[in-house]
Amino acid sequence: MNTGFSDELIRRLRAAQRVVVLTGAGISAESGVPTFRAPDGLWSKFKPEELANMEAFLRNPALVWQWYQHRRDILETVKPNPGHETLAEMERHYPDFIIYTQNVDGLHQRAGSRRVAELHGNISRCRCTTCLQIIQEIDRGQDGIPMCPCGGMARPDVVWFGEMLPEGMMEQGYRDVAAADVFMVIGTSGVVYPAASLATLASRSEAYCIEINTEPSALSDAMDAVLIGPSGEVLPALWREVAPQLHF
Ligand code: BJW
Ligand code: ZN
Repeated sequence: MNTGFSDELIRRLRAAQRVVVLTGAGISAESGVPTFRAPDGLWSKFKPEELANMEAFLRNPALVWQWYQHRRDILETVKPNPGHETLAEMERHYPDFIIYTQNVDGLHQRAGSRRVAELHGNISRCRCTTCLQIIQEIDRGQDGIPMCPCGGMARPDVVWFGEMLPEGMMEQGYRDVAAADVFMVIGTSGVVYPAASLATLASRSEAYCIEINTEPSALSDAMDAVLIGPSGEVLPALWREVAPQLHF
């Protein structure tokens, strides 16, 4: 099958030992998880400033929890798609392979990926706004807001605007990117920092940079190869061409 992938792209993927992947909401779109910035996306009705920051939460915790509970409900009905599954398969072939994901949906892990750094946390976990601990057992308090046993209000354990990413994770990401042979950025608009800086750093490094997206993103101009199409189709097609020639 001639899929139109360039010789250089296939050669780089076959020769690579160290691969770093940055994913965003687009990789989960074919599983049925809405993205953020699409016209019918998660932010088509509410602006991020109304939902994804601490001030919004303190102003109206019930509204914010309603939104997160809605998204948690969606996640119970979906499963990983061939894009997630191909990345899990790739991890089994490369000596050094890691996914930095902006997604909070846990779908990479459910597909079998083992080295996954969750830059923006995980929606299935709760954290206490008072004692800051991860909460295992939650009580539904007033207005359905989960409460910590300490009496504090629980929040989703995700990273909102203006908040720091998990300690040390970006620094490790920068080190991994600096050592990578191939960098792939998949299904992200590339407008949220510092996550997107992994891609800008990669574009200035030795790594061959590949993007997969249904449309050009803020990062496309800096990439060596831009593959336009749904990641659940492009990734398996790409891997079918690369994999038979790998010798580890
Ligand atoms: C497909 C597809 C298919 C569709 N196949 N593709 C430097 C410059 C400017 C601003 C800043 C900066 N540094 C920091 C900032 C501020 C801010 C920021 O980035 N703002 C910009 C938006 C202007 N960043 C922060 O605040 C970060 N923290 C921070 O910097 O801390 C330091 C600090 C602390 C205190 C004071 C000052 C600094 C934190 C950012 C946290 C982002 N959190 C969210 C919410 C997480 C929780 C939740 O899920 O509710 O993370 S925002 C939201 O955007 C979410 C996502 O992970 C993130 C990225 O979105 P993503 O994944 O790219 O989704 P979309 O919808 O945008 O794109 C989907 C893409 O998929 C599209 O391109 C489609 O085409 C494509 N697609 N179907 C392939 N089938
Ligand atoms: Zn607590």
